[in-house]
Amino acid sequence: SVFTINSRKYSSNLQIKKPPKILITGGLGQLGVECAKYLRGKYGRENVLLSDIIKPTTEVFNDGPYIFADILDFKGLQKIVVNHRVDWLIHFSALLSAIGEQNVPLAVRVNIEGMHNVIELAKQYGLRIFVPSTIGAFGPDSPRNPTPNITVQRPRTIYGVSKVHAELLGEYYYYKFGLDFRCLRFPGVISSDPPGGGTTDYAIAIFHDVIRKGRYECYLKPDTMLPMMHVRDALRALSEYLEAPNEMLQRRVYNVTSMSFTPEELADRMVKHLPEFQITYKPDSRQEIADSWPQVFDDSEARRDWNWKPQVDLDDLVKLMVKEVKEKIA
Ligand code: AKB
Repeated sequence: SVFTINSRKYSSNLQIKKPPKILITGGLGQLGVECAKYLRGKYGRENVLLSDIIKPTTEVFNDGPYIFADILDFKGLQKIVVNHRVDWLIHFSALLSAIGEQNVPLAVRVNIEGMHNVIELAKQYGLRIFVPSTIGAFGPDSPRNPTPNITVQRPRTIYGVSKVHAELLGEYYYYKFGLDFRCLRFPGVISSDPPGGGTTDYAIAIFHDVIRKGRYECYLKPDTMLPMMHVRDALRALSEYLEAPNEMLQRRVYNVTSMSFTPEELADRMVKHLPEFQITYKPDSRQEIADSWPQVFDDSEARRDWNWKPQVDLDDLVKLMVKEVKEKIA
């Protein structure tokens, strides 16, 4: 017989598959809250623990379990894993590309030391661990159009360096200790939640500014092409990849993407959905970062191995963002 719990099918011969208990670190960053909502829909409210060092809003707190977790405190993390019987760890804590350049020592602590803690934790307790990587893990020596899964990686930001470090460490723990490490390299992820110090954030800020003020000053040149993805696709990719049986995987780190566009192309598409607005361009230090990153991301290995396929195209993304940002602002 087949039966359903939280819209998930569990199969036959009385072997009831228990949903995993999931801990999300860096839960109040761009992806955490949405990710918790998504996974709670799949595995049950009580099975997804959101964590951060920040005091949550009432809304987040009422949404489901929320706890304090400092990724730099190894013992504290051990306590959480033991007390809550955690099976899977989703490690979102990180300083992004632009903000990392402004505080390198902090980025080293959070992105590198934090990674050391969670990977050792995952090894000790046999957890499946997901760590996001990024297009920022490539640099000016990498092929940019397209950027394949395996190629030169010489990033020039501390964020990129920390992500290459995480990818390599995870792969190493997989080969050496059999750790179930899984990593997706995301493009710029577009969500209505406010951006947090990234280089691709213009594609979020533009919606907020245009809807609020009717104008946007872009910090990248109009023809700067970068790979992007709506958060809906990003969370589906994460969840499908986390569930993929090990036998399907040929590697532990996969590129994923949905589309590539420039600020000018995005603004052109927005015109259809919004009253007239003004866009001006004033490139700053983030231009140099963007110029060293992939323009078109090759995710054919993810498509081949675990059937990754994006669903939200540029028109859908614009429609969704206009609706979601308007709701947020209202
Ligand atoms: C950033 O711009 O730093 C991030 C990323 C692409 O990883 N959004």
